[in-house]
Amino acid sequence: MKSMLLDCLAERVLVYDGAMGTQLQAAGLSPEDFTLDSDREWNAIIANTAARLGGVSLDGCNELLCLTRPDIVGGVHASYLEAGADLIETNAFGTISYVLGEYDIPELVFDLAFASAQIARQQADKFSTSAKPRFVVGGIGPGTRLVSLGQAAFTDVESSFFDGFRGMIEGGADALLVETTQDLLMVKASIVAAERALASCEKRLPIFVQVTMEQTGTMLLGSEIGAALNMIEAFPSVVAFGLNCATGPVEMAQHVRFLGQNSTRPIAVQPNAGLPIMEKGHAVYKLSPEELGQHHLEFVEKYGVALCGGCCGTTPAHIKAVADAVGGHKHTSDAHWIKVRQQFPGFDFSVANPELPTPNSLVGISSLYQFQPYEQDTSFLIVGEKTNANGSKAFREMLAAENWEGLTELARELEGEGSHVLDVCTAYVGRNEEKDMRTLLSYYNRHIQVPLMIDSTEVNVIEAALQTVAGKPIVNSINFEDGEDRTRKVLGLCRKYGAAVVGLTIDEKGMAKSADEKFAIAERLIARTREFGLPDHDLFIDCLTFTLGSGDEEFRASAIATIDAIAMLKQHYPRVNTVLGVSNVSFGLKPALRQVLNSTFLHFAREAGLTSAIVHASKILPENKIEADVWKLASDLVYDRRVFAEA
Ligand code: THG
Repeated sequence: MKSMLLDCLAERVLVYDGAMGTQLQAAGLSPEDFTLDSDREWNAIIANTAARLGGVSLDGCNELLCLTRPDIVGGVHASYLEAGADLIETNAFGTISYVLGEYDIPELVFDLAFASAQIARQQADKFSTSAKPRFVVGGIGPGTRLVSLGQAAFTDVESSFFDGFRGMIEGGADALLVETTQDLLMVKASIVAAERALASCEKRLPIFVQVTMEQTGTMLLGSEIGAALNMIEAFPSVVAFGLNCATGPVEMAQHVRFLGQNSTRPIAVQPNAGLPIMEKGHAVYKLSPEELGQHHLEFVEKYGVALCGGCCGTTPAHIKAVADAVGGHKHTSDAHWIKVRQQFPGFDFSVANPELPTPNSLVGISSLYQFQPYEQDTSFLIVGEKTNANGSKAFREMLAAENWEGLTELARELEGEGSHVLDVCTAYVGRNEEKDMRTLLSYYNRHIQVPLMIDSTEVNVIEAALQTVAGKPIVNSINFEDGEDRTRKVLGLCRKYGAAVVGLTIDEKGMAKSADEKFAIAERLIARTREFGLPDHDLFIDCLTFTLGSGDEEFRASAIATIDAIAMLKQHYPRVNTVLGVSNVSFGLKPALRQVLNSTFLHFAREAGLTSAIVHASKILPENKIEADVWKLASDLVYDRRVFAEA
């Protein structure tokens, strides 16, 4: 994706505009300005709405001004462009079906977005010179509903943003933005929508995302900045990520520092003009233009911020001060920009290079709340196994009883035991796996802090799950049992919704037995995930093992093959992760022996380089907690060392 906007962004600091709403209010609008005149020449959709409204004023619906008073909206854009803004944002904050629905005009999403982009385009073109081109950012706000709280369906939000972004693209926007966001699941829906809108218009424009960090230090629902960044970075099409609204630059500084240290995307910051102070029932903002300019200068110099602007309470005077302080500054070669350039060689933002190391970025997954690194100090990535209809009687019974609170409590216990991730499977004969997954994950999304592993082989179940959890989950799993078809479908979903993936060493011939066979299928999995643009660290190869509990001659060397394959992968693909369902190794044995054998097998697999495992965390014992002779016995079983009785 090449564009003039990205060329400018790659080179120098760009200045955004400031607040729109307060500028509109200052224009002294009357109720007539919010009235769709049915005598004017509209397209069929707008004419229909105008006739239906019959001259009723939709007082306060600022988006409508794009149709009724484009002169005033254009005038606000012009004032910011005069102040020195490189980018102006469309007047379309509430262009979402259920927000416009409050004014009884949900059908106008596309047309209002289209009009808002056209107005901004006209002004930007008027001010553009070859030395200082001006750009239109088609921005939509978060709306009034939280998907994670079930106030709106993922698919409804996605479809409204699709219409809105299509309007922006056709109206001439240079980039798409979702801003002031409070819920990462809503952010996910809007990114999916932006990508779909771009595909349907056959355009490639950069996507920008801005979240709102409240005074509490997290997003409204409790998401830490690391969770937000990690989820965003799973979408290569998101070209800039940052913050706007809620607080001033002082309160934002800690998050901007975090982004400077960790983000592989250019950083955008649009603070309010300080924290609001209530005066006579109105919020007023006291940060002066010069102060805002100085804060941005610090952000640019210290943290490599690329896009500087303002939110509530900022005026053209603020933006002039920002432009004077940072406009045109060349990016330094600090750690942040080195990372951005590594991630996007030549600033071709359409290709995230899967083979590139990402040394300092957030390598890991996330929930709605927190980031979870793949690499755990002094441990492995522990995936709790008990939230599984096949793996736990307690889970199965509560699922059958639809005891969602109990199922949530069970997950909380696993968290308490130290699981870093929970493997969730709702496949249960006689029940609707997709519906159960949706319901259960809507609970886990809200109430469980750690990220999730979605355990299903059904494409529809996986997609439902990906639409229900915020953050970046792991999909468990793909394999080549039925060839390429389903695997490609699932990898497409991982790309679309931003997820990591588990790949099993199974192909058309069945489950691989020897280490060489396992390694060969692993290489095929790696090739396929790279083809879909997933970075190596987001693939977890599962080298699978048969149970040693059957005593079958055929499977006695099974654990050795698994361990050897893990070692081969570690050597040849050090960035690819590995995982095992450890308890499988001891199916059919007595509980006490299972615990010892699982612990021993995990010990040797980790020595070979295993990076994560699906286990019952509290049942894993370290070597020093197992009696030496028992340890030896279990080790002999794992390594198939047998002493035959002398004849
Ligand atoms: N690889 C991957 N995913 C997997 C597996 C794997 N997912 C499922 C499974 N295997 C891992 N999970 C479990 C969960 C529970 C048990 C085994 C594996 C288990 N449960 C007890 C039993 O069946 O005896 C029941 C305990 C109870 O009822 O409380 O052993 O290999 N990628």
